[in-house]
Amino acid sequence: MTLSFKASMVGPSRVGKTTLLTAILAETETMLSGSGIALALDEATEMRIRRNRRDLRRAIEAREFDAASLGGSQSMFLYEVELKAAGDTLPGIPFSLLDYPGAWLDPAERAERPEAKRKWPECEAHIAESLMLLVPVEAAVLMEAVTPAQRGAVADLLGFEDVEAMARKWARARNLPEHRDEPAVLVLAPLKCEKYFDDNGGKGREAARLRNLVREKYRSMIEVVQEETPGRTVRVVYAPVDTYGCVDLMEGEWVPTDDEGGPALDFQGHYRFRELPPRIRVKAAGTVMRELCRCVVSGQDRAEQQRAADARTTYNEALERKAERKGFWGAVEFYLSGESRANRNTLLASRRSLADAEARAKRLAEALRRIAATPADPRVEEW
Ligand SMILES: Nc1nc2c(ncn2[C@@H]2O[C@H](COP(=O)(O)OP(=O)(O)OP(=O)(O)O)[C@@H](O)[C@H]2O)c(=O)[nH]1
Ligand SMILES: [Mg+2]
Repeated sequence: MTLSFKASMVGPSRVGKTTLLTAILAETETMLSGSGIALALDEATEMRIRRNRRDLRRAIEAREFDAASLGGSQSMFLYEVELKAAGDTLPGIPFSLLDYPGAWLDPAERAERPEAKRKWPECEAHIAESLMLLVPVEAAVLMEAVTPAQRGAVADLLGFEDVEAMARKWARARNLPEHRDEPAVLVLAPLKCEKYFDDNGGKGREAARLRNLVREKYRSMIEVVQEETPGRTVRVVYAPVDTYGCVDLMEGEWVPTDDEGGPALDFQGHYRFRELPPRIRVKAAGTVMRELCRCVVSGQDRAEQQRAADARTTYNEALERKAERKGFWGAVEFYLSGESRANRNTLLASRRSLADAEARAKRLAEALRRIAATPADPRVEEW
């Protein structure tokens, strides 16, 4: 597994994972604009993002919102992005964010798909190594369920069973000795929630009701995470995101289906663009990068303290500890320690370029801290 800072999503099919990732990267670019630091995408990621954006643009230009216009993901995909100073030839700070078809979360679905069977262990390994577990929530399903039958269908539609099972696995991994002192953050991100807010061009007044419903329905998942991580903290962040921001839910339709477990209900939201021509107004998606950067910065601070402590121990002890650093700590060491970057810089010929490289490393570290310190969107809460 490559040395990078990892995050994973866990949410059922069609909840909006891929759209969310595209929004996260777009907002990160906005946060970085004018800083001399850019988001560098690897080739495959760049192609994928371009495709996602093209699909989104097409959906917007159609002027009539089609909830099915974006084809679902067909396979797993790792979005590999790097925070990088302009002109820097050394590696920047790499993040890898996992996306996969939500249907794969369901063991019964996996069993029927050879691709899923083959790739799922890789997904699980990435999830187990992730600093962040991002849980997208289909807000409309929670908010529009009124009758007992509709309310009864919510748990299935939001995939509670499978989401909770993955959250448990993630939390267990956080409690393993090699991960126990790493930062960890669980982000609950309601999506398709434009209708309930009045802070992004809408007139909704139901932010509080949404918050309370998410709190109530995801309480048991949060408890599972806490039970599995005794004696360490997992930060829990509530972040309702607009990935479109320019649509309103007009009507929610509850459609009877026949599941193998008997009759059930499916939810189909009918959305309409608020304005013509529609303009995408992403909101609060920057929270994700901000939280990831927070993790890295707090890891970096800890590593600095450790280095200071190491300086007081014997050379051999310090060397041994350094050799042990893998995963998150290995990545902090490799990408952020001044010493490690300076070593690699000695390959650079002149003193002049050494000074340049140091200045770029400093800018990079500053950018990381700046993102981590960006004020949270007023919608966002720490739970
Ligand atoms: N109104 C609204 N629609 C959204 C939002 N996010 C996603 N959608 C729509 O939801 C549908 C599913 O989005 P995707 O991002 O493809 O969902 P996914 O979770 O990646 O789905 P799978 O890949 O099948 O797991 C798309 O048609 C989007 O247009 C949102 O914030 N608001
Ligand atoms: Mg997808």
